[in-house]
Amino acid sequence: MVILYNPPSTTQRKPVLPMSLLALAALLEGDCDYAIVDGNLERDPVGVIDRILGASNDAILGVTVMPGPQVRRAVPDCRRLKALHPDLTVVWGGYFPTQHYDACLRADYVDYVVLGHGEVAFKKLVDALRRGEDATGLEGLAYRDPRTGEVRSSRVAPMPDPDELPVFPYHRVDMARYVRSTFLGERTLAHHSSYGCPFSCDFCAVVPMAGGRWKAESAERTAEAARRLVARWGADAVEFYDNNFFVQEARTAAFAEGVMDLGIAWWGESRIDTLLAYSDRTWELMRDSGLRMVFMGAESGSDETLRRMNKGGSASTERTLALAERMKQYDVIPEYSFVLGNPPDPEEDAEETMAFIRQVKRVNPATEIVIYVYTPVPSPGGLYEQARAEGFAFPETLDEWVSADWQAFSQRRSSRTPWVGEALRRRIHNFETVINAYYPTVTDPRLRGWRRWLLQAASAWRYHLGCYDHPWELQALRKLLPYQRPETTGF
Ligand code: B12
Repeated sequence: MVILYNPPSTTQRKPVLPMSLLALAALLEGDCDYAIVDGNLERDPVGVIDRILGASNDAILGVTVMPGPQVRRAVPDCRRLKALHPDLTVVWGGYFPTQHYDACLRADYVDYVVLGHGEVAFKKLVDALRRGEDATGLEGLAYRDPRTGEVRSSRVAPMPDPDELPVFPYHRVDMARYVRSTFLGERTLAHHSSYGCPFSCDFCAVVPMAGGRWKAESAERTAEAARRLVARWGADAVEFYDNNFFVQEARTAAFAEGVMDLGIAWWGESRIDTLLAYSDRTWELMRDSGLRMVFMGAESGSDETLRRMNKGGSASTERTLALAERMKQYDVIPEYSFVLGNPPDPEEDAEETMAFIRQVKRVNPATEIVIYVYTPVPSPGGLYEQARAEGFAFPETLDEWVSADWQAFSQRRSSRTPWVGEALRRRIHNFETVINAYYPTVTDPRLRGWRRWLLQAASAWRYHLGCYDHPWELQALRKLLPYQRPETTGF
């Protein structure tokens, strides 16, 4: 028996389709007895898993773990399940364990970590365990050496080709519960059409997962997936959670043509230089097929910082502005994320980027702005090495990872990098408070009408005078009018 578990995440008002588990399940379907337990849908997921396990003594629990809230729940839940079922084999996978497998395997309630896009590796592990074979030679696996107790790992699992993977076994989850109302539509569902990203930006968690590779489903298969969501569950909007949906222009154009008649709205993530190079024809196809917004890492208002981040391609501040302008013509909203407070002069860097964000807003006021402070990911790049040289270190145990301080770090609410001091953090946060009020996000459907008006009226003087300090009245207003910002939702 295999149980696939998605520990609860607290960042969304409505649960998001657990595609990591569906990807694993697709390879188990028809081959072994398995169940999916989504902690976002259960009041007591441990109780549910305990009941499914019953008296079974050779079960495998596959747990998907993202940084932040999911780690906080995965730790006590797995500890408890292992205490109740000492023979249970606990396997962790996903973004967090791939980056921090050594900390995970120091806990005796985690037996294996699958590294990277792990559906094929997981299937091989399950097969080996069911046959009672030694699994430690498998690719994409980290484990404790049974003799010495030392943590050992192979390389990240080879990335599967999404076109060769079976379609998700949607019938194994209650799809109706994942239909969400978003700014895109009343019935939004999600799909993931590609793995990885061909770039190796220094701050990005996708790099340790994918190592600069990108593999995608064909346009036809992706359009078919959207059709399925519309036909079976009445979707009127699709969010593509791919790290980089738009890598190949021909694929994007063919997909847009393939869903033209569906009347859906859609959203995805891209790079600025990629979209700027798209032809007018592809832009028209994207607009006409319902593309509403694209999330992109603009990262910085400084060309020097962009170079240092190893952004690659032809990223530049000029292109950031040019794309904002171009998207205005097509009525597609750019959602730009920025990373503020980079070395060697974090204050100067933050000021330059704040001024640049204002420039972007002048070019295209509809641009959504998402602000982060740099939080290191374990990558071979210069920024991480620099952070380490200045004393930054990740926790060595899961108990440390679940502390309030590291939880805040995981959700990018505190950077812990030595070069971002409290005063700078506050300055960035105050700027964010003012700009978020003056330009209320359109991504939360609750923020309409008088609510928008009130936020704008209260913040106008601050925005125009560039007076960001102590925005207490805006913070109070934020408490009175709760709404969700894109940076807290995980995209
Ligand atoms: C959807 C999503 C969410 C959903 C959660 C979905 C769920 N599981 O319930 C929500 C919106 C809740 C969310 C929240 C957050 N998220 Co999020 N999220 C994503 C997103 C966009 C897509 C994930 C997805 O469905 N992928 C499709 C599936 C098929 O791929 P996958 O999840 O990677 O799974 C594969 C492998 O990871 C692995 N695998 C995964 N689980 C398991 C388990 C086992 C046992 C095995 C063997 C293998 C395995 O194999 C799978 C198949 O190949 C990713 C970016 C991305 N494109 O992946 C960010 C991403 C994972 N999120 C991220 C972040 C930061 C967050 C937040 C912390 C944000 C915040 N500020 O609060 C929160 C908190 C996490 C939480 N759970 O509460 C970051 C992680 C960065 C990092 N340093 O690791 C990412 C990479 C976005 C980014 N580019 O920065 N998120």
